[in-house]
Amino acid sequence: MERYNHEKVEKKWQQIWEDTNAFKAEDNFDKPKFYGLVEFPYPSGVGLHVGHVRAYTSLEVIARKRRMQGYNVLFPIGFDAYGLPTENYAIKTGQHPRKVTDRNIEVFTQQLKSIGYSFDWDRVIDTTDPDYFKWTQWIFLQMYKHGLAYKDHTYVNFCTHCKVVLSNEDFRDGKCDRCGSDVIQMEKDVWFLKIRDYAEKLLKGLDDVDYLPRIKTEQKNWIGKSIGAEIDFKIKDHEEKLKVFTTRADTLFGVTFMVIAPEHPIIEKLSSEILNMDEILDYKKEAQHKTEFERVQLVKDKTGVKINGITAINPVSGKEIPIFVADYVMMGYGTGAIMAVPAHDTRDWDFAKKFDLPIIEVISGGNVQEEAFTDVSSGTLVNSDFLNGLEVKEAIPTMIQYLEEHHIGKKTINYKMKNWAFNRQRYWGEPIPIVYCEHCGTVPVPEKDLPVELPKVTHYEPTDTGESPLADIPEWVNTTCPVCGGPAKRETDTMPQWAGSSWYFLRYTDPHNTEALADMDKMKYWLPVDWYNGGMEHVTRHLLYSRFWHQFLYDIGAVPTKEPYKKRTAQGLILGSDGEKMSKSKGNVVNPNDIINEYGADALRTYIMFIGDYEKPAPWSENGLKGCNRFLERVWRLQDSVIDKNVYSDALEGDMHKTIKKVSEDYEAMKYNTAIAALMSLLNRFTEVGTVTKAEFGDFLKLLYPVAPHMTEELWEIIGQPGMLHQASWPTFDEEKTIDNIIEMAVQINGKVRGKIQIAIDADQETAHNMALQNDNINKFIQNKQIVKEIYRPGKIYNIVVK
Ligand code: ANZ
Ligand code: ZN
Repeated sequence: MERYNHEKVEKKWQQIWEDTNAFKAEDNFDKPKFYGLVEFPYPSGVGLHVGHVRAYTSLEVIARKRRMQGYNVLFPIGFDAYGLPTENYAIKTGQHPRKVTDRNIEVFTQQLKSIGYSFDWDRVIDTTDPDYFKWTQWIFLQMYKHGLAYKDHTYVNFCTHCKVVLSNEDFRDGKCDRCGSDVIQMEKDVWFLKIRDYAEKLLKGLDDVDYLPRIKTEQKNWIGKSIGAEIDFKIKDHEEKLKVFTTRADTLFGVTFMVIAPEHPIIEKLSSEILNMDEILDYKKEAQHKTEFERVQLVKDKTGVKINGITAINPVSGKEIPIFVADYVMMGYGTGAIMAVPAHDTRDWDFAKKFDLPIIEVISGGNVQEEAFTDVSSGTLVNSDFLNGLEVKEAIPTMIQYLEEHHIGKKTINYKMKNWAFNRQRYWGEPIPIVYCEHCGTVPVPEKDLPVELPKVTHYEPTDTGESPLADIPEWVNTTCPVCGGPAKRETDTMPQWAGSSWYFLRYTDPHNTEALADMDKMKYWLPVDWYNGGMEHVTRHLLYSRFWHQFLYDIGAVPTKEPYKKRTAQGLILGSDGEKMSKSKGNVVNPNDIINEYGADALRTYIMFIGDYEKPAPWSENGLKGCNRFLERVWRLQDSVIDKNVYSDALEGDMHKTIKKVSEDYEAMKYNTAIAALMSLLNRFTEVGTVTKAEFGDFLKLLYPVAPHMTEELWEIIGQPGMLHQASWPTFDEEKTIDNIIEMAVQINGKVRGKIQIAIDADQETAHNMALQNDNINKFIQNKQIVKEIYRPGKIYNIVVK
């Protein structure tokens, strides 16, 4: 037996798989299909990460198993290649982003191939390829034509370092996701997509899909549906009204002041009445330097300015109340104005204490001078006229009905999710296919003129003004209007990074199509994606964006299914050996290349799948890796113990059926670690028994193959099994043979248990009878008696009646 040479064997099989097109997805519509999708990587300069390996190997195992089960499998990969890191790197090194991207894609491709993934390499897509982004632009145009894309003058999140406008999804805790710098609010004209129009559909669609419960929850929270009311407050001695959104219409009698966001347009409108405009504008300026997180988080110390010169009227009590400007109210949610109920809202309570405003209790049960009483499940309405005595849940609809009858307000649904700021002020992205004409205004680029490509330039540094670098290239900006032929200017903002990934799974079904984003018949066959696996960090933005695009495309008849993904799962992070998140600065990063060089791809794959519960974070362990490597070496050495028999031996039959069942089921449940543990146990049984038949070892190889395909293919060949392993069929098991055959059975004499016998579950009555007689305890109740009746239920009970 030759020593296992992972380098040689892995190269050999990767070459064979490639030469024979082993993993090509056929457009053979008669075969049952399986579409497994993994999140395509961003081809960064640092190359593949072990996190990618965990994310990809899981569905790789399923894809390889499905092929053996007779499915036509689509398991594709591609590159999500537009984005800031590439552009920043290009700027730093003076190389063109195209060149940087091509090189990075090459490195990633080589790495993915060296791991032996069974991707269909004929279907690779690159979101920066004009043949691809032509359709990204086409989808944008359809949205524009259907009124779902619009440009608006608004406040946007601007990263002070990247100098780009960020969508709300691009930063957390007031810091830019990319660079960690502060994010400020800036006024700008930008493109939006109306994802809010799809909020209800995005929520409803969750009922029809099989996503992990925590993924559904995250999406629901992100959409943030909230049912309440909009209520109009009159401004005293004015036509102008102030509209608020509240989830607590029941507390209306407890309103003692109002608060508007610093950006609220009423300030401008009533500027001639307002006596302290300077103070208010100063406050507004200050608020712009704060991030949304800083503004809304529950800091006790609330800031604000009272508006002098105008007051509001409580629409039910008729009381006159002051109006404040404060930054804890956001312009982007509800109406940008609130009715403050300090007795029952903590933020309002903090504000009232600071500005010495009255606190009126309207729900009994707390001590509202001490703290806000926010419990809605106990207490009844007080100080509230016609609501007095009601519980909160009755008082809300009662008040809303009153408001509607008196035309003061109406029931309203609000969503936390904002419309999608669909733009970047950078070079390396899809140009938005719009031109501006002096005569015709905003004009979409005709579909026949797509794609709108980026100009081939050498300067793409961002500008200080927040404009895209494209704005500095007049040859590109100046164009002619497609409608009137007059002079026009191109939109210079590009699409955000999330654009290309919002429909890539559609393109895989037909990646070379020049007539449509994909052929309808091919989509009808392949869609929906049967199983999508990826990171938890993508279950809000990417997963919602792509569902939104897909639902829209379905509505215009461009795709055949309502939902894009039937099932969605997520992997846990791989941590450094110190239990910390892997990062360059901590020096705890494991490079897959090093592992492949030293131990081979099969060892890496086996270890990554064995590392722990798939959904949980797991620290990297060199010893764990070595253990998996030893396991594979033992499998290799077993080839010498194989005897040329094509049946299971009596000694191992039960073990075989049990392991086939366990491994088959565990792979499906993403319990890769316990599946591999079961294979390790079976290997131990083989060693105990000493010899193993070809049938046993062959089926063992089949079970291990999805995880460690190279070594198992080689062993399959060595022991002389027919064909290649990847063409073999998945082993089946006999349910009966997976159950332990011998059980302990109670024997009753005249209804009383007199003893127990060890008996095969399918033994016949005669066997049971003889065994009972051999048992002294039982026998003594039968001796010298006459047996009048026997009731025997195999596997359950044996009952003897004597007299
Ligand atoms: C009166 C009230 C009384 C409220 C009370 C709460 C408790 P959710 O559930 O998240 O939708 N609100 C409305 N618009 C706001 C904005 N733009 N910025 C900050 N706060 C805003 O929250 C809705 C509640 O948040 C609304 O109901 C409003 O305060 C506040 F005992 O109105 B409530
Ligand atoms: Zn024109």
